[in-house]
Amino acid sequence: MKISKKLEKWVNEWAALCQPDSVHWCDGSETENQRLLDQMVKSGMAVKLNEAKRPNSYYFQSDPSDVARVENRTFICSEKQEDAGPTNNWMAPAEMKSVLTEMYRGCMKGRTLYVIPFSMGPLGSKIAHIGIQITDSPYVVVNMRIMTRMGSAVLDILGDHDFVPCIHSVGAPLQPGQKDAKWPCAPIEKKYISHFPETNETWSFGSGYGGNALLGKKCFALRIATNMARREGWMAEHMLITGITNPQGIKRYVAAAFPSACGKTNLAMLIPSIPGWKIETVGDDIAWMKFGEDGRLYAINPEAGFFGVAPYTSMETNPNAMLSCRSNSIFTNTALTPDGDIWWEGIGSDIPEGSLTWTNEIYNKENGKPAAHPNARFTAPAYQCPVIDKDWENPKGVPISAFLFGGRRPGTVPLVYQSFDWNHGVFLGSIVGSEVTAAAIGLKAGVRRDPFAMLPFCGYHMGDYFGHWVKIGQIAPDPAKLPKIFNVNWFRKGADGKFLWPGYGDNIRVLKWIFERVEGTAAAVETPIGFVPEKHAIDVDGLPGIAEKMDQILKVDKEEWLHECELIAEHQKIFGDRLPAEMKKQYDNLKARLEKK
Ligand code: SAT
Ligand code: MN
Repeated sequence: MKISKKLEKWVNEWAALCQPDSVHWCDGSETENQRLLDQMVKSGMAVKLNEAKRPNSYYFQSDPSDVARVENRTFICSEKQEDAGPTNNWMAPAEMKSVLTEMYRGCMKGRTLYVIPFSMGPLGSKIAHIGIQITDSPYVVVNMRIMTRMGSAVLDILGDHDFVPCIHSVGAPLQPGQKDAKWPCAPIEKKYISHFPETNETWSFGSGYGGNALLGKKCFALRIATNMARREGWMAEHMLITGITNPQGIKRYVAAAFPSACGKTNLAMLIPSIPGWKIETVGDDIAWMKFGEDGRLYAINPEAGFFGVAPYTSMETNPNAMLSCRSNSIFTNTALTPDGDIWWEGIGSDIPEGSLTWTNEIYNKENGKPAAHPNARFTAPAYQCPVIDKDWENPKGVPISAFLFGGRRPGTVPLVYQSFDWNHGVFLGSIVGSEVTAAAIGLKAGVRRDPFAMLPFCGYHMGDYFGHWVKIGQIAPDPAKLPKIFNVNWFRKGADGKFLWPGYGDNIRVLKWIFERVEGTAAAVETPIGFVPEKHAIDVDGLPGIAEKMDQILKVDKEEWLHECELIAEHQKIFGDRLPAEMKKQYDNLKARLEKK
């Protein structure tokens, strides 16, 4: 393993502060992985699943308080508060560092400090970046091994170049002789997920879960990377990447951003319902993009695995996700069946008698508690996805022809529409949102805006981020080669409260229209909000009852959109004088088009 002096010094300084019992440099090997897993099984943290049913796979139950990202404990510590913007929590970097330094002091007592060298993106790609995570969680190590390219090969490439430093501790030191918890972590008020955008650092404390602890994912690949991308003129986006091939064998790639619970992973691996069309997956969560020499925008998936929501994933809804986690996977907070396999709500079969819930109790249908936590996850290697794209590890990335935005909108928003141009497309991204009902705890009923699906992930002022998108349009080497921008809405409902569009595999019909718009062959009508498919331009062959509903599915209602404008105006106010003039202009133009007789 090639360890530079700089890296060694940095690790030694952190070890001196955190005071672990030992330091282990992860080489990423199978032997190392197996040793960590065996050790976690032995300590009671992990359960090895039935080898015949789920080969080389492991099961974990988190602490009940440590089940998801903690947005109210997530901080962007820019030098100036106004640079974090109105949608992020902020603390001054010096203050955060002094608070956390005291928390890190001795925090790894009784534990091992693991050093994880990892690459976000294919090793050696010009779009990829290297990070080093320090952690005291073996669970994090085995997950990072699936989610990133991890181990000695990364250090060989790094040499003595700069890396993105990621510090993590579960924040639960052990006294001599103290028995470890099954899932060590700190109480909520001691959890800190902090980012220092000016110095590219992430310091995370107190949580062992998902995006709080696997720092390559949201912390580095989005919150830090958005800052790097802004400085360096590229894009770090919360987008899936997928390849669409038509029956003639022509292939185009699209990248798509949706707020949570809109079926992003399902779309990334969709099985088309119309013959001759093919979907292949490059990524299901994050896209890093740079202009290539030919002037097109190229995307890589910085990750190497899927950290997917398990509940309601099934052989019906997403067979490719199910097949991706059929082996060599990690399951967290699902239920555990008596024969040593996993189960979750919506998996497509009844829960076997005697299964254990994610809180380790025998499942009891009567008490109304779900067996799997709603945010239960599978961690699965991307290469196991049956429809993984042949270029998913191409260091050059794949050329993007279209961007899709969308949310859950029961009203107002048609199935699909295309922006008039780049800046109008940026406007569509800036107003993405899902409608929430009063039942969703803690949220006001109405449209919850989640611009570009980046609300919790943009590492600087969201208004400036809109401006960065505008700037990408300006610095594009050839504006004609910029991706075309679309908004989709699978979730429009009819008067009966039922979804008008079947969704899932039939979403290929919408992708087909988008594909053909990119090729310049599909028909559209110009409306005040953008180009909407001409009624017969969406292929509904073999879809009973849909042709009659097409008017409703594609409808652009002036009154509804004038009301939408009021909501957009309110939303735009949040960004104050950092709202780019181009976005205000897009709003004015939309309103003027709607008001025109
Ligand atoms: O916990 S993660 O951030 O990895 C997943 C999510 O909440 O989006
Ligand atoms: Mn995500």
